[in-house]
Amino acid sequence: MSSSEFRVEKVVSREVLDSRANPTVQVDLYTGSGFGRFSVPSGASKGHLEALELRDGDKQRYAGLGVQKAVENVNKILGPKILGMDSRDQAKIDRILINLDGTENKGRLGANAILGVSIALARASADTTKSPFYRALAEGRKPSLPMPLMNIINGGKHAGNELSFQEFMVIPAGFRTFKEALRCGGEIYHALRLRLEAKYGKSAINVGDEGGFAPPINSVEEALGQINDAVDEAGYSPGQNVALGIDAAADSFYNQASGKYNVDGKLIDGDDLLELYVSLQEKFPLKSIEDPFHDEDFASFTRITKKRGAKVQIVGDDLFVTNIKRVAQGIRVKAANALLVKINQIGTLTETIEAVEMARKANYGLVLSHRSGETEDNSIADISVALATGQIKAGAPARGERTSKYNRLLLIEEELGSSARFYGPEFLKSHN
Ligand code: 2PG
Ligand code: MG
Repeated sequence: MSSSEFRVEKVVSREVLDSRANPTVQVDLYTGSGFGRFSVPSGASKGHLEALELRDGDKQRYAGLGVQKAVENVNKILGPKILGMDSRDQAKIDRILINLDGTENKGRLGANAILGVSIALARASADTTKSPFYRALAEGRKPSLPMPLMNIINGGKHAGNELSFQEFMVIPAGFRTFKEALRCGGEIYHALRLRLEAKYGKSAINVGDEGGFAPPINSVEEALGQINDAVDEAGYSPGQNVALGIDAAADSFYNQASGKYNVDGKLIDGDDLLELYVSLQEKFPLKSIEDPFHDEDFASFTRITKKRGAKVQIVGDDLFVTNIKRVAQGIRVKAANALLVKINQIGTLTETIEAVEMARKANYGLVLSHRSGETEDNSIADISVALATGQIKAGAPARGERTSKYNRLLLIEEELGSSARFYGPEFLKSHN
């Protein structure tokens, strides 16, 4: 293959819609003989230190959420600057994009613009080699299929109900293939649907942003109880072949002025919240707790990790924002034992990989994650396989923008055949 085939020839961006009817950036990138496209996702419960998503602010269009400026930044600034470069030079090009922006949080040109180019570049480069994206990206790593953490009850900022915690997930840990794990999640989803409808009425099976049900429940314990029973009813065994996970997304129910958390309609402090997690973990096969405290409370993360970390994965999302400075701080003070990885929190593929490798070295678990605002783009499926994160969080096993990721993983597993690795019950460990 000649280097002219890898040369960046054309970069085009446009505004498309995400799963919440909000505009987002899509980038197409052409090399001499390859093509890559990426559509940037968008969060609702964002960490305050995330890279900045540039929005137009023009209230006449999409209530100010348009991304025409970001699109223009790709078309007029970022794209032209990398024309003629070798698309295999991902790290070098990402560095150029970062420097063109020149700010700490990518706020000038927009992390949405930068990430669009970064991932479209990686995809185009892979396409030029004629390898699937996951294979081209894996380099020295052994690709592996991730355990799906499926969010089947939605609360917090993702749903119009009273649940304080944002996500209630099933983790089909007792299976040896991704395909069987996904089937288990799908069957539990249906069992839960029947239960919720029978108990709370028809409106309980309306869904939230990530495709999970949004029942009129206002107790986190009750939500976990419903899922536990649904696991049983679907013919599986809670704690045996299915574990549970939560993303509390504690920032969204923390009140900075009072220093208290509003859980189930009660104001409680960090100590009480810690006790709540401990008691939930004693009642349910809870194996993963994400963002249990607000994102500046490293000390409480350290406490819960010390107390429960041997048995439960404590995941830092808003805490770490996929940023190596924050991850390094977490490792230093032993806060959390797993990293939630979101490519748009940091804004380039290279920086994402740096955060992953730093966390892996410290033996942290790794969960590659979608955002609550997604598109049909399935790049994160390939990225999770290539980086061997061992876990992925892509919402419920329902709704196209969620199933696009899971269905892509089915295809990858099929393609890898007997060389496919899926850790099943050992999913919590950091691998590779
Ligand atoms: C999270 C994510 C994804 P959002 O908090 O982990 O599930 O939500 O994209 O709204 O930040
Ligand atoms: Mg989260």
